[in-house]
Amino acid sequence: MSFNAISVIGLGYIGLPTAAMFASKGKKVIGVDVNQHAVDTINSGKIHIVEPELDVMVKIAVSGGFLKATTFPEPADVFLIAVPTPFLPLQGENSTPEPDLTYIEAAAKSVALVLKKNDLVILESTSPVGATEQMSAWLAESRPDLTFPQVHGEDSDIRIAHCPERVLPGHVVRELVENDRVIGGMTDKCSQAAIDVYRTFVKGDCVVTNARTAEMAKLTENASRDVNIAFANELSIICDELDINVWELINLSNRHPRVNILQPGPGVGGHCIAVDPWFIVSKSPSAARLIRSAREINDDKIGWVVEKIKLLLANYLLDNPYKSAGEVSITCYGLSFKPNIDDLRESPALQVAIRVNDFHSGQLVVIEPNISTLPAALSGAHLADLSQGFGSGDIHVLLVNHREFSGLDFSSIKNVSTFAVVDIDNIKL
Ligand code: SAJ
Repeated sequence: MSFNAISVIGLGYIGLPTAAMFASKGKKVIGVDVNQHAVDTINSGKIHIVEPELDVMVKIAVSGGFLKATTFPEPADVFLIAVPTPFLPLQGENSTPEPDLTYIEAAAKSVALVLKKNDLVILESTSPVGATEQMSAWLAESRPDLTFPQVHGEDSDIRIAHCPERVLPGHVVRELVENDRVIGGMTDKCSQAAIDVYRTFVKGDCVVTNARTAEMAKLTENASRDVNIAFANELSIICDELDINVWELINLSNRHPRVNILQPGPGVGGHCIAVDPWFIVSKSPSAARLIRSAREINDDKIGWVVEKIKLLLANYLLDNPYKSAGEVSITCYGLSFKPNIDDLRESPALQVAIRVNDFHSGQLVVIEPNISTLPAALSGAHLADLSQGFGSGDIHVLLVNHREFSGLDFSSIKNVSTFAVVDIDNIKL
């Protein structure tokens, strides 16, 4: 299909780079977001999120007149929905987190107002299986004057596809272009139209499947990573019991040509890998046993790390009987959800620091080179520079392996414990 105007609904970590990418290829892009501050920021040629290279792209796109942002949808030929799919509030302590499709529903209903014959609607948001069909049903409900693929197949007025995003935060601009794309049209024509759209900038392969398989493919990618990290986290607990260095163990095992174990850490964070596997579990609760266990193992790792820190403190007090807990300082290295970013959302390291701050009566020092103020939940803790904080204090806990910590010689200080994803060639323990 040829198209002139594309509307991107949701101008967050995925929607905004995607909008800027289409604009950089000379397409007219209408970005839609309910957040007035985001809309104003983008229209002034600036960005409200942190992502390398994106600021320059948005500036050029806006000043060239290719990208504009608004809070209400306008007519276009293609609508690309990239809104969040969080969890619904948990129904009880052991209940399975269920996906919340409210944002997709709201986006579909607002797009419906301006939809016209021959338009294409693409759902990019990570979604449980069946969400694309559900979105199409919401559109059909709002626009009885148009026909949709679930009833009229290839002859429908509107085309619908699910094409999940798969880019890594921090590398979004490059990965948008280079990664292969899964194209899940509700019919072959829908898939073909979506391929034509992505070919505007995608250099990777555009691989066609149906919408349900495309939804499951995205969830599978993140669940696969979660399961692999859970294996590493479980190994780290076994190794702790057996007095074996897990980092060395994994390095050795990975020398086998068909073994590739990931790294243990304080848990799994971010908005994707810690969330998406639950979308599989909630659809197939009794079959998805490994996927559920992996989620639980990775979530439980946070509590395990906190218990280890309590043990370090207890041992420190046994070795230093003249000191009380209130006189012991604990230094945490790293707060973000993974190395070399400033993103604290869903961060296991932050959860560990908060719990330490809650139970510990002495000083908590945090060294996090990527932020300038501590979150409110860490009130009373002290944010220190690496140069001031390194080595000072009594107990040292490495939680995130930022590049700034590379080469530090922790072997020269006592009472160090690492729970970070560590490259042991870079850090001396
Ligand atoms: N982690 C470990 N051990 C490892 C690797 C990662 O504990 O060996 C932890 C990280 O510290 C972090 C979490 O896992 O807390 C997730 O980090 P990540 O780098 O694995 O992934 P994200 O969440 O930044 O991005 C993922 C990517 N998915 C896959 O690699 C399969 C990305 O391609 C997706 O587009 C993104 O999720 C998404 O939006 O779904």
